[in-house]
Formats: sequence, structure tokens, C-alpha cells
Amino acid sequence: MKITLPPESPMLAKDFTFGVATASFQIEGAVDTRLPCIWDTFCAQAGTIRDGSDGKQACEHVKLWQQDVDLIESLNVDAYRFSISWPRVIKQDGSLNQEGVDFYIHLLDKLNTKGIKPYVTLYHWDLPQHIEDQGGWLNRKTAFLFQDYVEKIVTALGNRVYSYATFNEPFCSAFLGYEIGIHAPGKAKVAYGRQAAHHILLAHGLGMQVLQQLSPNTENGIVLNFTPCYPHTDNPADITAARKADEYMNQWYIKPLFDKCYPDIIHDLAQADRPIIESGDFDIIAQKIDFLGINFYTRAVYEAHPNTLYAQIDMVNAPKTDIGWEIYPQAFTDLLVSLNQAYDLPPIFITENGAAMADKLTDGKVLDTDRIDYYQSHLNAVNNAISQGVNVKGYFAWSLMDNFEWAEGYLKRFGIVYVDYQTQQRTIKASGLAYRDLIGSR
Ligand code: GBH
Repeated sequence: MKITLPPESPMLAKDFTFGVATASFQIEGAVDTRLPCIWDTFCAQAGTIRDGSDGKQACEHVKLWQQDVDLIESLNVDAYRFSISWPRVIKQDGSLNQEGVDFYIHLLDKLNTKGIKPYVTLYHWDLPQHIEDQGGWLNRKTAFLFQDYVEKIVTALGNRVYSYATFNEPFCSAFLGYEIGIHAPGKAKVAYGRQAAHHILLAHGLGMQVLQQLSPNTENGIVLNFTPCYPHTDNPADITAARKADEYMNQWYIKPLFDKCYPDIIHDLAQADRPIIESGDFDIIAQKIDFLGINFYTRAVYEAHPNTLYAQIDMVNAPKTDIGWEIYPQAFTDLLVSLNQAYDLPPIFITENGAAMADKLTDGKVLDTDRIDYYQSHLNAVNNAISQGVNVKGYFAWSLMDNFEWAEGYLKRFGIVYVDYQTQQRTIKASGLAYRDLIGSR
């Protein structure tokens, strides 16, 4: 089975980047050679992770990184997106942990030797626990600690990096982590979620200032996730509900970057739930970015509700992936086109897109044709957005390999490479071969 694009698609041109993505906590293991982070603590609490697992082994990437780079090379990709573990590279006193830094230097050197462009994410959810103990993202000071970390790591890595993203998905850290508590650190209050979101966005702005100063020749930006919100019916109340959900879940994180304010829904919040914003914060947040990273997986459908602003509907009969997310590629095109209309955007990179499927290894093969279908329809959706004038410059499959899927533990597999966690053997799935062949066909 193949993945194809129309021969005239700009996605097949030389300047379009194809890559694969991972994140530190999800693949690294080797927790004893770094400081504890909030996900170590969260996993140790009963009932947080569906299979009771943790990140202690994960894909043992810290040990197996050399063969993993060879694996990445064998997929023909132009680029590899991974994240740096803050607790691996900065000690508790704020100084560099050279052993941790060396791990990333060796990784970067090998990628560069092979001509694979390193796209580095500076924060993919693994906040050092000692910083959480001081309030984490509820503490404004954490934004300045992040800025200090960025300054130190960017200096230490020198000219080895092609692109830096400050944050991966502030929505997830703030909303899932501090507002509803299904992610680390497991706090659950509206006011917490809103304050954490504000401090993460502030940290993004402070980090961007450092990046543009110390690393003007890398592509510097941020990665946001979007779950486009659709009304259940064309009833005006449902349309309003979907618009409000969109403002809360999606626009909250992008609007301040370009318009220096939060969306109108902030006025629907009780005064006590609104974030504390200091004067000048929006000027810091709205730094010029070189690119916008967009992660897309699914859409959500909403209806009006008498007691809340909106209520999400489960689309019972719709096609879904193994994690229960609806497969609805049209939302990807709609999202890109609408963002392009709403904001004056820099070039866009699709920094994550992919699907969890119940993969089985049989006779040394994984025939994940459902995942191939997902990639085919979603690459088509990106191509359609490009033909409607959206400037998309790259696409990264999530994920390079099966890994620790946060609250789902190891039960959900997003890889285009299969990982046998008993033996740590990697096997390229049919989707990985199809992706490799698409990239090779250019
Ligand atoms: C990303 O998060 C992460 O960056 C990555 O680390 C992770 O492994 C990957 O995705 C897969 O989860 O309840 O139907 O409305 C994506 C997080 C996924 C959060 C979709 C919102 C809405 C699903 N987003 N989700 S639904």
C-alpha cells in the first residue's frame, strides 16, 4: 500500500520538509541520569496512568540513540523533531549538567552528519519537579527560569540546531495539567489552568527574545495543538457553543501571539478565574516568530448546554482511531484555511499528525493499513489547504516510534515504527515503509 500526492503538489518540491517527531519523556528512559520531573511524580500516583506504567524505560532512547538515528535515516526523512529534557540539562542550582548536554550534542552531531535537520522543542511537558514544588506554571517566576534555561542550552548547543520551538502545546500543559488534572502535575481548577496558560505564553515570549538574540539563524517559533470545534446542528445556540469552545481550547493560545489579547470568552469567566496579567505581558508574548508549528489529530463537536457554555458530543457512529478520536480530515483543511484568514501567519509547519492504532506484529510485520489511510487522507487535507493559499512548509509524522502515550501509558501506539517493549526491538510498520517511499519518490 502506498501514500501518494498529486505529482504537481508543492509538498513534493525540494523545499518542503518531511520529518518524524518524538518527545523526551516519551522515549528517553534513563531517569536516573537526570533530575525528577512532574511526569515522574504524576506516574508514581495511583490511578493516573491507565496501565500503571511510567517513563523509567520507555524506548530506552538514551541508550539506543545511535541505532535510532540510523532508523530515522532509513526512513528517508529530511528532519527529526525531538525535545530536550529540561531536567536532564539543567541542575537544581540552575547550572548546566554537562553530561546531559553531551547526550544531545552527540545526537545532534550524528543527525547533522547524516544531513537530517534537527528541529528541537525546548519544552514538551517535563518540568523539573523542584520547580513544580515552587508552584510550577502557577508561579510567574517559572517563566524567567525557562528563559534562563533557554539561554544556557542554546549557548551550549552552538550551531548544531536547525530550528527551535519554545513550547509544545501550551493547551495541554495548562488545561490538561492544571485545569482538569488528567496530565501532570494533576491540578484541577479553572483559575489554575488560566494562570498556567498565561505564564507559559509569557515564558514563550521571554524564550523567543533569547532565541532571536542568541540564535538568529535558526528557525524559531512555537508549536500549538488545535482541535477544531464544530456545531452539532446549525441551530444558532450550537453555533455559539462551538465558537466559545474554539475560543477557549484553541484561540486562547494563538490570539495573544498575534493580537496581544485573549479571546472574548475571557469575559465569560468569573473574575476570580481570570489570569493575573501584568502590564507589558502581551508585548512580551507577541514576539515575532519565524514559523508556527501546528499539531492536528481530530475535531470536536459541541452543542449548547443550559448550565455550561458548551457541551462536547461524542460522535458515536463516526470512524475513530484506537484512542477514540474521530477521523475527520476535512477539519485539517478547514483549520489551516481559517487560521490563515484570521491571522497574519508566518510559514506553517505541521509539527505533529498521526493516529493511534491497535497494531499487531505478525511474522515480523505490522500491516497498519488503517494508519496508512489516516496519513493519506490527512496529507491530502494539507495539500488542499496549500492549494487554497496556505503557506505550509513541512510535515512531521507523530510519531517516529511507539512510545509512552502520557495518561494512556504504553497501551496506545502512535508509531510508524513498532516497539516491542520487552526486547526494545524496532520494526518499521507498513505505514513507515509507505511514508519512506513517498518521501523517496520526490
Ligand atoms: C500530542 O498531544 C502530544 O504533543 C504528543 O506528545 C502526544 O503523544 C500526541 O499528541 C498523541 O496524543 O477528546 O476527542 O476532543 C495531542 C493532544 C489531542 C489534546 C486531541 C486534545 C482532543 C481529543 N490533543 N485532544 S477529544
